[in-house]
Amino acid sequence: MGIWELFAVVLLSGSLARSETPKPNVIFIMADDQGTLDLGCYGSKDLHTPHTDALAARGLRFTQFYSGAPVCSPSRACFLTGRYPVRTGLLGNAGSHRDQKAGLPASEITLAEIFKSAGYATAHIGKWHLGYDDAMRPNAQGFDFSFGFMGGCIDNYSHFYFWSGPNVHDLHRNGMEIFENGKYFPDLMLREATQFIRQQEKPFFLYYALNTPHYPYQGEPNWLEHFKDLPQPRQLYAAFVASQDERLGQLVAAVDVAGLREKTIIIFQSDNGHSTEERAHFGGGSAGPYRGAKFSLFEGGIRVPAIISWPGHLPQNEQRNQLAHMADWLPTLAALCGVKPPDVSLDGFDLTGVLHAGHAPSPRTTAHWQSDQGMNAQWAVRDGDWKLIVNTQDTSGREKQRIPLFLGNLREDPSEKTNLAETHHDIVARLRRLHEDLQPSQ
Ligand SMILES: [Ca+2]
Repeated sequence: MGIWELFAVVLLSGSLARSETPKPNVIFIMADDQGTLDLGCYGSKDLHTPHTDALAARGLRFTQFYSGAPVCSPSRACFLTGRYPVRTGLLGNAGSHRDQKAGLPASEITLAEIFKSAGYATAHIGKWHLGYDDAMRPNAQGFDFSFGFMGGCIDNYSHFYFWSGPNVHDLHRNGMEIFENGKYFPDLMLREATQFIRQQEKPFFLYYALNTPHYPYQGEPNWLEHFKDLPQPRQLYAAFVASQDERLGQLVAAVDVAGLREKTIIIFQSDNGHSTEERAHFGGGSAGPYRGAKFSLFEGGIRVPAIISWPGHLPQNEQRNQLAHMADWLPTLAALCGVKPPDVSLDGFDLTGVLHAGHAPSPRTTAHWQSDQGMNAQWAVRDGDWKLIVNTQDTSGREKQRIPLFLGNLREDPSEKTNLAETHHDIVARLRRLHEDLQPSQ
């Protein structure tokens, strides 16, 4: 073989090696305010979620997966950065119109930025709620493509901010306001995602950020009719979850039709627990035996459904009981996709060992949450089975109750009924030190 033939062989084998490097697509479906047990595969008997259950059957379902925060923005920021809210500085919700400046600092490195650097196409479709300013919008945080709304919630037909004044119309494509009056937002998301998936010629990262089943509860008429005999407001919530589930099935079908199912990691997770706010008719979702709901650091506010499916590469129809946290997705996805994590302090752990083996110990033994500021500042630390919570609210019911200090043992008391803070001062002090170690130095 001559030198040029040898050179050609080396070149060819190099390109073959590169083409064999797994670069799976990633679709991350973030549900909004979906309760801890609000899926058939999590034991719900009255909801209709066959497509999300099928996703779990083709993958893994976690029983102890925690959100980054008990409210939307810091939790979503935690997913995109792999860092706790105390580190990103986004402790409460981001702005929903231009007068509100809070958001995820542009200096933070997001999953979209690291995927983009690795040659992926990146898209955000749905809710953003990580900053209304141009410098904090999806296109400035690593997304090639963005479609959806920038604030916290919208009416799904008019696409106006649904909370309080000012009455802002909030529908955008790549930073430009667009108008699709009267069209059901979940359908618009599905349309955009299907187009995006069809068009891709290179690996993609799609952040499919649902605004459902967050209020306003706007399930489709056929599902409202179907669930009309359930109690109020569960029937409204159930109809909205069923409408969401139907489209999740259509999204997965679009991946199948494109022939990409075994090349695509699909993750489903809720950003925080179910809402008991007035706009949510004081409930609708369920945390089952767990105490608390959205805004609370009791389990019902932060323990969320989490599913990962990658047929042909990860085990199927199995459960994982190991401790896991929203911050873990960044290092885990980086490992699964062969993408370099950012060179910053991360709070997440690579869970690939746990994904492959039900008995593998979790690399995570502790977890931290910190939320809100000033008088409302609340935080919690989990270390093994112990969990310390400072200044949280019990939001389980219509009347919110403030709890200044609570120490529980989740193995013996998963419903967090018994406060052991007065009898276990040493454990309170130990967990308090873990919290203090994470505070930014002054
Ligand atoms: Ca939320």
